Amino acid sequence: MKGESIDQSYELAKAKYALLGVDTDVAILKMEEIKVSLHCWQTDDVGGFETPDATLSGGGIQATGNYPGKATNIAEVRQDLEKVLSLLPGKQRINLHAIYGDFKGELVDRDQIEVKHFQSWIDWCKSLKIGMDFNASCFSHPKAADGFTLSSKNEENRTFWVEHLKRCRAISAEIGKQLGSPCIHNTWIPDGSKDTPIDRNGHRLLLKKSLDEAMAIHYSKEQMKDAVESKLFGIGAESMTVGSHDFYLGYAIANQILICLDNGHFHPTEQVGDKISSCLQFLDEVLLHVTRPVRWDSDHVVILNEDLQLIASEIVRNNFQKRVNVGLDFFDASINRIGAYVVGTRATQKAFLIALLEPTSKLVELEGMGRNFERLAILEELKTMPFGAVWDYYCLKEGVPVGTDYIKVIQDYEKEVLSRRTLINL
Ligand code: RNT
Ligand code: ZN
Repeated sequence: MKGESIDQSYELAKAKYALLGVDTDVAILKMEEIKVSLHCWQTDDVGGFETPDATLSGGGIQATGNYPGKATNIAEVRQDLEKVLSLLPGKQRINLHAIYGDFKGELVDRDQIEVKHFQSWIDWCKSLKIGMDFNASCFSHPKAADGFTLSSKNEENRTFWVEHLKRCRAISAEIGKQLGSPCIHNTWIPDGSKDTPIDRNGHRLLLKKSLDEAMAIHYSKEQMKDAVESKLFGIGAESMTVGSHDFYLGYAIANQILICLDNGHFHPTEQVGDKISSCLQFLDEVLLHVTRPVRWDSDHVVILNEDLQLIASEIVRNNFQKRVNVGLDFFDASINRIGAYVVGTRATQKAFLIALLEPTSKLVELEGMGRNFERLAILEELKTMPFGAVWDYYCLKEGVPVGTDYIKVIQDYEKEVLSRRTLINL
């Protein structure tokens, strides 16, 4: 698209939004506050690099599809992430799972990982001037094969995972220290039961004990912040999830750590957007895993839908930008993975820009006066306002492809990099 026509469309859009009392320039400026944490695992279907042929297993997380071109080593993951970063407006962070360590061909078990295995990632983030988040990987491992990790009744397994978590937290603190930006460490475990269990309480007692043990060391909030991620169910864990929302919200509040809300982890009619202002009455911060569940926690590529919009709008309406950490969590292996990444991240960013283009104070005022027809009418009219012109202008200003222009860039990358990668790796 031509820069000139983007400018013209923007001026028209600006005038239209101004009639509603919205300043589009201010909205664009405020996009700076929205930093999205890019989940490294979209590049390789949550495989990681502990062993050359590592595949995802455990707890009902599943990447489906076998589209060619997936990253098969750290250099390729970084190459892909750099490509993704070059196609996104605004600021991002990188979110790494422990299984993506730089193990240099050595077999390092999860209770043995150290900062040195992540130093090259820290250096890479430093060179890109971006922050980094981190995750313990409590799945795809023989000691998680029976479906239990931190809540395992097998003491050897339980202490193994406690040690893993301890080490991940220490690594996170070092990441935050070196990068000068707090690293959010998220704990998600697959623990649950396929069929009706008897001893739900026993496993929850153990999970609490394990978390207490693993989180006994306190790190400064400047270095790292803990988050715990709840879940409703997983495939193979339909009847009970140990780390349920009740469990983790209680744990987060009791210990003043972050709750991680993944919008694939609730009943389908529940909305994470509605949970944010509840959690933030009792917690300083929350972490989001933005995803798109289709019938189950399927982790489809995020698109601009009502669920996502409510999440972004609730954050912006309440000025929660500093208290809500936005992470992504989807992995689609059935289409070009870089394309999936860019579409999903841009959709998330679009939702925030739309939220910033809302005349919120006017709507609050109408609501306060009981003028709910007027509130409804404005909300409906907002849906057909020229948001696209503002988004395009924002992308132009940020020096990234406008509109559909990124499709060609990704096609070229597929031709030149991804397709060759598959041939070499066959
Ligand atoms: C699984 C959780 C978890 C994982 C990642 C890989 O249901 O959503 O966040 O997807 O940690
Ligand atoms: Zn998640």
